[in-house]
Amino acid sequence: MSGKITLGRYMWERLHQVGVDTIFGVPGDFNLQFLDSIYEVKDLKWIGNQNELNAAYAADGYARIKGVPGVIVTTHGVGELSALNGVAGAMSENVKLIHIVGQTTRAMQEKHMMIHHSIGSKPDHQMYNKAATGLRFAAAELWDVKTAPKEIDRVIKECFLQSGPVNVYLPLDLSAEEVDADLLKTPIDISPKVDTAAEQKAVKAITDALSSAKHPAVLIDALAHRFNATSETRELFKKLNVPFFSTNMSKGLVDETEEMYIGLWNGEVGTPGVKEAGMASDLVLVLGYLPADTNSGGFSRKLDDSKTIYVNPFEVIVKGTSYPNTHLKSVLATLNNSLPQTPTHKASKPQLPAPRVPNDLDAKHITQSWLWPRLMSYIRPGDVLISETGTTSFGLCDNIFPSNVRFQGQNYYGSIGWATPATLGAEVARLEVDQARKEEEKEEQGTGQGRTVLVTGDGSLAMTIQEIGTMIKAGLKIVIFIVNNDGYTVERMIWGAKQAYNDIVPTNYAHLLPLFHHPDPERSFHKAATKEELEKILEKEEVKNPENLQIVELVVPKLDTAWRLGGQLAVRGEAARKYLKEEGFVDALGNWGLDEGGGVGGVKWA
Ligand SMILES: Cc1ncc(C[n+]2csc(CCOP(=O)(O)OP(=O)(O)O)c2C)c(N)n1
Ligand SMILES: [Mg+2]
Repeated sequence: MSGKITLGRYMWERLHQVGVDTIFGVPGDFNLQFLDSIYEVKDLKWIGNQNELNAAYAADGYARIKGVPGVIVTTHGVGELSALNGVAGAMSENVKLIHIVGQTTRAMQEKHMMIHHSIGSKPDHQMYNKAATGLRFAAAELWDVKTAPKEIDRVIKECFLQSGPVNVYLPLDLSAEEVDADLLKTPIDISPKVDTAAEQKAVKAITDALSSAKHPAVLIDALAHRFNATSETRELFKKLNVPFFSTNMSKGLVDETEEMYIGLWNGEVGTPGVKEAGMASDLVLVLGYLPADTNSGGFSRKLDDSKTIYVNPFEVIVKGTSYPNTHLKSVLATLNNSLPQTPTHKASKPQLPAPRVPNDLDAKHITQSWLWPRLMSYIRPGDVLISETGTTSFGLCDNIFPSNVRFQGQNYYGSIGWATPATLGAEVARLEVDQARKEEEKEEQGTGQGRTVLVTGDGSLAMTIQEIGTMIKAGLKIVIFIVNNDGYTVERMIWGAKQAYNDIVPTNYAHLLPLFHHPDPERSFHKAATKEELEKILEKEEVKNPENLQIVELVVPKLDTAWRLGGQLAVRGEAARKYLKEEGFVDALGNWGLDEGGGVGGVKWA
């Protein structure tokens, strides 16, 4: 391509060059014209969302599965502000997101005109931009066509480097001005500048510590995924013959069916023996740590700094000594290269105590103690699995996943409603990733045949339920499980078990599919209140290998819960335990599974 192109077109071409194939958003009169240029870019698609918050969540889900930025477009004021909560979630959880705001023209801004969506009689059109400071790593505030292409390139690069949101503010009139198409011939360099000397030092410190440790272990966490180091983490898993643990937010990152995957190390709240096995290590290598309360058993996972190595996004800390100016992905790649082909550690898998047996095993209705393991046997290799904040996020983690399950939840920021639009974005990304892999003919075992499965709560779903319409319109074959437990159970567990503020609007989900013109609503809506009913549904061909979007409503008692959630609350102390008991929450393991751990003596090393 040579000659002149509009700045709008330039921006889309640049995004497409770095791997973005779908743009999400909502049109408005300050972005319409440059939305046209999306269709000029070969293979770049537009998916319109039902509102801007959903668009931001969808872009977030897309980015998590594809490893490239999710991109949204909004309009001046009303649109950009509506997206902000979703953008903040991406900031909180280091998700790559590019928010393009179509702004009023430069003349309108200079004259402080009372253009619609503005505030006051002499409006500052940049006030929303100012409100968003702190919720992004960089912003291109475009004004001059001469510098605009460089500015766009700069923030795209920054989005990759920092792994988080950036903004492009594009005045409508500027988007139509022309730039040299030859600029597209030089690709944006999105790779980090690696300080090799700093990295060598850090890697040497890691390998020295590893070789002098007798029983090292690895704890993987979410930022390894966010900084695109999943394949390096998997390679390390193969190269080190030592126990590997995950957190709630890093479940599925390595193959959990492998011998040396031990489990979810979540402090005091865990499967018997897992914490003990972790604590028995004399060195823990932690990758991409994100120790939020919801990702650390309420801060109960105690790591001793003198026995810990942290590989953080831009720093390595070895037993308290800092090695700055490093990059997580690059450190892991170099570490892998410097490790011997044959693992030096000969650790064998610790034998954990026998699994606990829930006391409501014989119930006929769907219980949470039965539901989560049962759902997991529906999940298969290659699936994308999205969980929502609530009892769901605690329940779904409580299983060993099949290999190659791409699992995501917004555990740290925890904005309910995230999961439904994020699933839309995740499915779009999954299809793109799997298609590209097929074309490259390097299909990994188990992927390429997956599905995208959402598990959400009735309260969370209500927040962003319209996005199911977008999924149906786009013909996506997503499977949605809705836990209908009559309201905000997780909130009831914290306070106000029986208060009306924890109730929600009773909803007849059978109407959802016809409402959004689903092509086959009767065969695609399923409802179960008993285990037997759910068993039958899970065996249906249309649920196993969907041809259309499927909804499975699960009726679960209001006071039933995932024990991991109960455990995380109960670990706070006697008052919390008393409350949960008096209000009658189902405690299927007794004392929320807290005192049945194996104890250090309970774990046997073969
Ligand atoms: C945007 C937003 N508003 C409010 C909350 C507080 N909140 C956290 S979980 C929750 C209830 C979730 O209910 P549901 O999805 O039904 O899950 P359940 O625990 O019942 O399984 C609420 C209101 C939040 N996290 N995010
Ligand atoms: Mg609920």
